Amino acid sequence: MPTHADCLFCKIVRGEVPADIVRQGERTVAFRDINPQAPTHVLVIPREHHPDAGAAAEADTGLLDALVRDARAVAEAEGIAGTGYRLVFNTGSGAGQTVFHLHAHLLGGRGLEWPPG
Ligand code: D5M
Repeated sequence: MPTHADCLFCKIVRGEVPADIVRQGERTVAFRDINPQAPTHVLVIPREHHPDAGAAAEADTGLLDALVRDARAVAEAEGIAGTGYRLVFNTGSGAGQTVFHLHAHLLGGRGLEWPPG
């Protein structure tokens, strides 16, 4: 399983950096974003290291399925699956990606505008 010694989110997966973990999945870990942008703002990440969603899709067919399925499970547990939620993959620094370990932002619990900023 690819893992990177210096990657912040790999360290969270390994338990070396503390996080407010809300779900441990077989292939994913979900934890609250340190800088929440909505009442529910959870990051759902694969246990294995991939820099972004496109790279993960190339390397491991099925991983994104697990990520989206586990994000839905978190949304259900948070009570926002019925009203609606947003999954965001910032991809590349120009799109605001700052941590280069694939993560889905799960946002909900308030009205979400479109287009996003
Ligand atoms: O999103 C990266 C997100 O990761 C950003 O919203 C902050 C969050 N973050 C950074 N460090 C931590 C820790 N230690 N715990 C929880 N959340 C964290 P991006 O799409 O790359 O901009």
